[in-house]
Amino acid sequence: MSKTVETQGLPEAGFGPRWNRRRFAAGAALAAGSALAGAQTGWGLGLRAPTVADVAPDYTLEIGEVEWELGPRKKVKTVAYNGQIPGKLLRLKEGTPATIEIVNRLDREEIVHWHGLWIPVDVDGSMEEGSPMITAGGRTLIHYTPRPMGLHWYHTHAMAGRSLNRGLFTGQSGVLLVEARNEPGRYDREQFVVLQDWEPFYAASDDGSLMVHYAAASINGKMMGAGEPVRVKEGERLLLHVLNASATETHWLALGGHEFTVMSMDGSPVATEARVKALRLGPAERITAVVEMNAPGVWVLGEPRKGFRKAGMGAVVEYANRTGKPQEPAAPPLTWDYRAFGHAKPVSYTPDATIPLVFTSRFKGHGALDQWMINGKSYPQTETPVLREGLRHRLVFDNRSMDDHPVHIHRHNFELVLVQGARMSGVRKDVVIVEAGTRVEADLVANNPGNTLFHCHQQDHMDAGFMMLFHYA
Ligand SMILES: [Cu+2]
Repeated sequence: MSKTVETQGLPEAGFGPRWNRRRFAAGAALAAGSALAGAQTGWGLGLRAPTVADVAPDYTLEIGEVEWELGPRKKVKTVAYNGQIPGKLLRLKEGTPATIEIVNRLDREEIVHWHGLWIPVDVDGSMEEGSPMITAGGRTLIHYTPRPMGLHWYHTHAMAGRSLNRGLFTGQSGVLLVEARNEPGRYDREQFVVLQDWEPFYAASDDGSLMVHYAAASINGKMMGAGEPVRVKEGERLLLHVLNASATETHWLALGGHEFTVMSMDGSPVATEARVKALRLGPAERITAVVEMNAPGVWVLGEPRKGFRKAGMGAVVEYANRTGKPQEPAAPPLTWDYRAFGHAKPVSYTPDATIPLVFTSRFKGHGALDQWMINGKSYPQTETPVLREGLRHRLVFDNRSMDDHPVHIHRHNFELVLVQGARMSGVRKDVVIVEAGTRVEADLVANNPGNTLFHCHQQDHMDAGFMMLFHYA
């Protein structure tokens, strides 16, 4: 079978002409060491910096305001990269140095985080770790060597606080695919799927505290029916790269008449490629899955929960020469168990250190946001656990609250070793949902020295104290 690799529905930028790379190499050779050091740390306008002629970036991200059409009768005013939602697809090669130019057209500081990459603190994009902010109206060049391979993403790491127009409530997110040097490519078509929620508002939950809800939702920046259909042919293997870019919502994804074979999570290949009827992704989680296109028709790929689908979280998948009303997915059982993708046998190591992390909340009154704590303290008062390079640290996530939390570690990943009371191995992630009232244990090998931020990826939780900084000894 001839292989056609296409990306549909998601604006794609090329990797940049080859001469860019040569010009970069030449520029780097000409530039003094100080210019290279500058490229590591970034600078604002007016500071000494190599010119664009010296270092041609592989990509440019321009942060600016946009009025984005989610659908025929729905526009949102937000902030995005290069005026598009999601941001352009970045493809980098594992181990090949890359240069990214970031231009901030806003009148406030911003910062771009490279979620899933094992890169140094100065380019990671987290002010808590010490990465520099990009000044209002400023420009920065960052330079890093992307690793590991897999499906990652880039997004703002600015706080939102009480505002629902900042941070991840905006359109500041995009997919970053780090390609392996030799990709086997056992698929015929590649499709990126970015889930997002829009028009956030606060509403009181049953217990009186405020929660974020949304009036609209999209896949690849478009509401159900407003985007181009995904066009497939019978017999194809469709590779789906799914990212949940929602600021706060966990989402499910189903495709009527089809199942998913999960290949990797958070960019990391899973030990067991299990088949499931629906995918679950907490905020910031990624799944790469293969779908065998063996049920000709016109189908909806979307949230199996009606409320979210009605809000717009769906896209049409259309087989060649098939027409008609898209068939919605039947409601599959919404159960998820990370253990299905690993080995039932425990890891063969004993950890060198154990770090207990207890998650709790404090009710701050009716009409207020809860405060979040790790080991009884809210950021920036939280403890600063020490990591020792080369050692295996067992993180014990003990969620004693009534919410699920998608917790994320920067600049590293961890292997799940205990979920729902059972030992396991073979699933490596950088975000894991710790369900309400449960414990997850995950082993982190300290292999990337520098400040390392740990936080809940729900914007409203991280801004209300659910953050902690790890240090290296
Ligand atoms: Cu949380």
